Amino acid sequence: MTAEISTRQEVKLHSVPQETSNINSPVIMGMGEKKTYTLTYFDIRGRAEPIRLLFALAGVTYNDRRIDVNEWMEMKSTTPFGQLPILEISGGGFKSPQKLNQSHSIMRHLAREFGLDGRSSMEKTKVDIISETMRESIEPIAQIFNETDEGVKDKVMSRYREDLLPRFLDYLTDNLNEEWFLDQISLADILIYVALENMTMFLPDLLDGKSYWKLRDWRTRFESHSKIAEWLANRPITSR
Ligand SMILES: N[C@@H](CCC(=O)N[C@@H](CS)C(=O)NCC(=O)O)C(=O)O
Repeated sequence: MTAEISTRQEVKLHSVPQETSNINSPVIMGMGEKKTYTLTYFDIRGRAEPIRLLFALAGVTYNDRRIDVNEWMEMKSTTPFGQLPILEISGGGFKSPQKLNQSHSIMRHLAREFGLDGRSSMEKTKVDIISETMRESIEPIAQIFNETDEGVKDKVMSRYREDLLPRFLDYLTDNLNEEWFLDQISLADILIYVALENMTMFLPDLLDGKSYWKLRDWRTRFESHSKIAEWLANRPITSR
């Protein structure tokens, strides 16, 4: 799989056909027109990266459209809520293209479509719980990132290191199954991977502790999954 970046910063991911997209419970998507997906976001991982990882894991082709600030200023008023990311879906039996906003809703939608949201009702709820926990666990990271006062930054960071972080890592360790967070790879693994990736930008030794070997093994397993490894090796290199 290769990612091609044009001068307009559009990246097209060439991948396997959509018919193989539902990896956990394969469904032929031949009923109706084939769906075309365009994901619009800035040229960073940010809120779009879990969505890109879902496409990669499902092996579904999409247009990974990365825009700059000038393009954003021009298009902002045309978007549903004046924010990115946005996922546009054409075809698939819809009368007109669907424009979805809110990154977590987009993730849940695609995870449902691709069979990556858990098999049972309880598994689906577990994905939701992990999603909310991830959101909470990375909130202080955004605060640290945006804080200009070094003193305040240090205080937030040490509170984070001493309280929330160990609770969060213990929680993940306790909730890890044999291989994945559910019985099979899912959106939960993607969300956790991205959260840890963001955290390690500030705390490179995050998982070095003796008690986190299970999480280190899981991270290696996730990064070695053929579809994920392909995306990680070919995705555009960005600072965050
Ligand atoms: N809750 C929204 C937040 C979206 C958001 O804050 N997007 C930022 C980029 S990460 C944005 O669009 N910023 C540009 C702007 O507000 O003009 C989501 O998860 O999608």
